[in-house]
Amino acid sequence: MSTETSGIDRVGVEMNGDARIAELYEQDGFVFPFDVLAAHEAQAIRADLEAAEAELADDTERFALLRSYPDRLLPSFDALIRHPVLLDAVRPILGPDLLVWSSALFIKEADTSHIVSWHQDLTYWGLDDVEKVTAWVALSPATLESGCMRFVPGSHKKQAVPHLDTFDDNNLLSRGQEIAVEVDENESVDVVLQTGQASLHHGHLFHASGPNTSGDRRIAAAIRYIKPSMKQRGGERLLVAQVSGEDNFGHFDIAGAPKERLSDPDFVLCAKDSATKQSVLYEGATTDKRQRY
Ligand SMILES: O=C(O)CCC(=O)C(=O)O
Repeated sequence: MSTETSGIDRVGVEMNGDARIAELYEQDGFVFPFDVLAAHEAQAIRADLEAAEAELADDTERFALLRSYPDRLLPSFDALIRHPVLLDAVRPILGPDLLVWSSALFIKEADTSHIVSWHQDLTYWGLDDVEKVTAWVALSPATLESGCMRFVPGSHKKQAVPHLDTFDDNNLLSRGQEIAVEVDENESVDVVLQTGQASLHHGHLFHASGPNTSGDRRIAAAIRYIKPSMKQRGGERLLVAQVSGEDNFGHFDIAGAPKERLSDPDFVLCAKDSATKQSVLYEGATTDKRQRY
């Protein structure tokens, strides 16, 4: 990718943009900020989402599916997961062949107490490897006030650590899971992003976020890019989007672009995939509480 695309200025050595991204990612387990969308483009996507939320306000099931599958249900989000700046940012890390495993929304309403506890992404996803990068795209400002993410640099090198499930209603994670070993919170970096910017993070990176004390919603799409070689350990066939290169493995079902905005056939596909994903994400859970999917 070109050096202009990323806005990354944290290494002072002469390198092209791709090598710089790969080096920072390897060293810290994250890279940011990337300038993905102009403010007006991000606002248009947000407006599309909020119109859809209003349309589905009386349908709890479809409303929940929209949170988990915006790219399957809204062409504007399908375009976002295929955005050239995101693909150019992720390819130096994962290579040319990319699938999207999920693009679920993390929304904190204005002036609310919801948080995300310290966790590693890959803990409950049932995947057999760590070839995954999350691109977290801010569709409203991610600030200290609105509850931006915090990353612990280098924590991805600790590999997978134990987690404790809390199923706390105030926690936006599927099982309210928390890292059960010490987290060097004082070392953490605040991931402040403007509307339209994105960060990338590793599947084993320790990360969390606090409440939204601002007067606006904090809205983000967490796009999970994976290599097609990744596989569900339980053999489940989940629905993914193919956004770059080739899939020479066939471990997932490839979904095409949404048929149209909020179409009935796409809701049916999402509902089926959601049931399968729930069986993966909540495997072994001792409660019926379902925070996501
Ligand atoms: O949106 C947040 O605050 C947390 C998101 C997160 O944990 C993730 O994208 O992996």
